[in-house]
Amino acid sequence: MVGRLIHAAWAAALCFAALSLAHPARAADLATQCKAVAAADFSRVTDAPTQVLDARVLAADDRHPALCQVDGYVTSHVGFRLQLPESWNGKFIHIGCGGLCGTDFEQFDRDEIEKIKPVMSCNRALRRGYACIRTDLGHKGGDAKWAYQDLRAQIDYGFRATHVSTLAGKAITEWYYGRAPRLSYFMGCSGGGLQAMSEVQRFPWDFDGVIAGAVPMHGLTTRSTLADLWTYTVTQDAAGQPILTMADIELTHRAVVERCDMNDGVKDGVIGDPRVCRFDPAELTCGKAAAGQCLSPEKVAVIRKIYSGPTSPPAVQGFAGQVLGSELDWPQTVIHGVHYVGYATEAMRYLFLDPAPGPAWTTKDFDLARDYKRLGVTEAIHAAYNPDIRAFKAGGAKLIMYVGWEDRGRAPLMIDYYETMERAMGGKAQTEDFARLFVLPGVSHCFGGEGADNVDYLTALETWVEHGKAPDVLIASKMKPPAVKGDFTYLTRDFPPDPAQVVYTRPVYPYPLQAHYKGRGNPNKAESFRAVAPK
Ligand SMILES: [Ca+2]
Repeated sequence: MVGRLIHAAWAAALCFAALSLAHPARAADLATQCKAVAAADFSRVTDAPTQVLDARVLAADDRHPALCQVDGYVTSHVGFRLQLPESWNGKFIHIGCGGLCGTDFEQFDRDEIEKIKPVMSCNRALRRGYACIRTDLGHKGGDAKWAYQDLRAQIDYGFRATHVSTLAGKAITEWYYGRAPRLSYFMGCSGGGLQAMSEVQRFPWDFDGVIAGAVPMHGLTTRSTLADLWTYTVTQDAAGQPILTMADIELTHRAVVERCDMNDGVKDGVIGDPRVCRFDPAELTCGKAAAGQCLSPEKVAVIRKIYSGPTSPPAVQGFAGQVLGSELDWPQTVIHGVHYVGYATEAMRYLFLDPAPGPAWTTKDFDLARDYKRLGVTEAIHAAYNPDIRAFKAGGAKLIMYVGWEDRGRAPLMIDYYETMERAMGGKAQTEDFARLFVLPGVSHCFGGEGADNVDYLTALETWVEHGKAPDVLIASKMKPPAVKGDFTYLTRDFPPDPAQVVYTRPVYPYPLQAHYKGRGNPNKAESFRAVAPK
């Protein structure tokens, strides 16, 4: 700790020495102005009485420019961190959180966390000159005990914290630079995608443009949690041990990819459209398939259940099965269930039911056929499934949604929302002029997976909002595997990515269009693909 402080101080001194040579007045301004924020009164921000707790200068480093970092809260418990770069582009961005949030910003902003959760980092936006804010959604820690019999905390988490921290962030930004942001954006994935859609539906005037990735449309702790708990319970044996092994899952995945890899016209280990893929795990039953490369009938039955999703209750919207090709995303629920179910258990005990059952609840108490009818209160707070977003459109704002096909069952639910919204908005033409969905083949939850996951969503949104050019295509880059497994820092670097690190590029077209290899040209280059309508 001491060593790091000394290092930081030394780096800061060096940096200020360099700055003071180039811009002696600016360096002094940054420090003075930043200090002044801490003493300023933000208690009268409309609907968001705000207290600044700390404001400090961070010297430029290889991740972010020189900036003033403001920590504070909006009444009564909504924590935020706002970072104000020395050289401002005049714009404001809110970067979404993830999971149950409760971000400890000090911990998060260390390298290790940014590697794992790159979509929750401000650094890429800061390097573009944005003033960037994040909120903890009203509580500390990634558990759910903060929600126990506390409706205020649940409402903050569900939708209020994102809104009021945005109000506070805009007010402080205006005070700091002497003018209001000329444009405001939101960008988030997973829980951050839920924040994004909640803003679009509940506070459509907050942002000029929104990027919503991998959205759990019914709320992070509602139907998706029930569906995952169901998957967990049907994939464990009577002794509570996983029925499937990693080898079983990998075997199934290889067979699925082998079957359907070519439905995008190119053999690249990625399925273009899993919906037209036909595969029955019974084909891998021992006796039919080679010894050592086969599954017992019990395992085949379990895998069928994972693909089908809960069939009882029948036809309850929001309980999609897992998509063909998503197998490598299963282990967190199916094999490492203890960790994952810890999260779901926490939500069931403290957040999901009203009144919450508390610490006595265990997975043995779970009954999907009964519990799916008990979601009303929490979904009123957490869901972001309202397809009527006319107010958002009327304000001139733009929306980019994205999801990966390998993100277990999320893509079908986002597609369902997009198509429902399209009908509510009056049709395709009335929708695609302000909202578009991109479904990425082979991509896992927000990023990762076997497909191309590195996409410059923010430039696409800027181009749409600021220059009126809608994203007819996004270019996704498949990056070389990181030297250390699980290091996703390539997703926080600037665009375009270093060509030496790119394995191949692919176009991603607005849903429902898909990329298909032209049959000639370098299959590693996006220009060798064209848009086709789904079969
Ligand atoms: Ca393929």
